[in-house]
Amino acid sequence: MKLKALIFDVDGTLADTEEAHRRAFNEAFTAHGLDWNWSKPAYAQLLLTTGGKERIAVFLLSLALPEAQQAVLRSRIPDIHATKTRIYTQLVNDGEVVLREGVERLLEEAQRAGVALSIASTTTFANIEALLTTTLGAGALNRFAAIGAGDQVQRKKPAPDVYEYVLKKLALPTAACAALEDSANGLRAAKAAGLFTIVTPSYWTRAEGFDAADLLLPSLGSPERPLSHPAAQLIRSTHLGVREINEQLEQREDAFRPA
Ligand code: XBP
Ligand code: MG
Repeated sequence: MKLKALIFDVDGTLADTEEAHRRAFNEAFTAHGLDWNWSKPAYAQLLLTTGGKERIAVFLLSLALPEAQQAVLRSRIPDIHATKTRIYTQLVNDGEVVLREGVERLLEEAQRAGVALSIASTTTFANIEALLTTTLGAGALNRFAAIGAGDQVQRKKPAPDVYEYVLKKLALPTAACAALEDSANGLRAAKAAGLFTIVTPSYWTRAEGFDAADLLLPSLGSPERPLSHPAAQLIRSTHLGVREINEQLEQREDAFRPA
């Protein structure tokens, strides 16, 4: 079935954002008088928990504080996370985060080909708005037919909820859509929603498992900076575009067609 929509994950897929998130978490902790500081190795572990508020809660549990102290700190998580989001969006607006290789090209190519654009992310909507408008310009949000973010769904990735929410809004056959992800949690969510899933691991997720990925590439590549990676032979091209995704979808359909 021909490609009709792309569903992009945000953090790690559209842009390598997690270092900016890590900085924002640490600055928010300081602003709230907490002596917590997430090192890069600690954050890499904490990233296995999706959602910033959930991530703080998991970290808090690891401190094994007396229950009364934990309860007070737990009640402060929404405020701490709101401060973190304010700091993060400022970092993004200051240009601290850029789109990954090939992302802007694929977005433009898809729109020219009449392929709908959408987003399925665990991050907060304000973060998505800041990233898209800073990197793609003021009207960027309008280019997306559907945006699923953060607390809009009951269960965050690896649950499929945010992908199912976006698929419902798109009102397109799942087989005509492709998901783009960077993490094992995101891959699990997209596959649980029945989607063809392309994975381009980020710095933070490169050691995770991606056996279930339909296509695993180091990045989307570009004609200027071609993919020099065995997987490039899979797509018979030096970068991933709409043509290459269509070929993959057709190959997958052929593979499942009864003999
Ligand atoms: C990655 C996440 C988010 C971000 C932090 O989302 O798990 O929690 O790390 O953003 P994605 P928040 O699904 O886009 O990879 O603090 O707003 O949650
Ligand atoms: Mg991600």
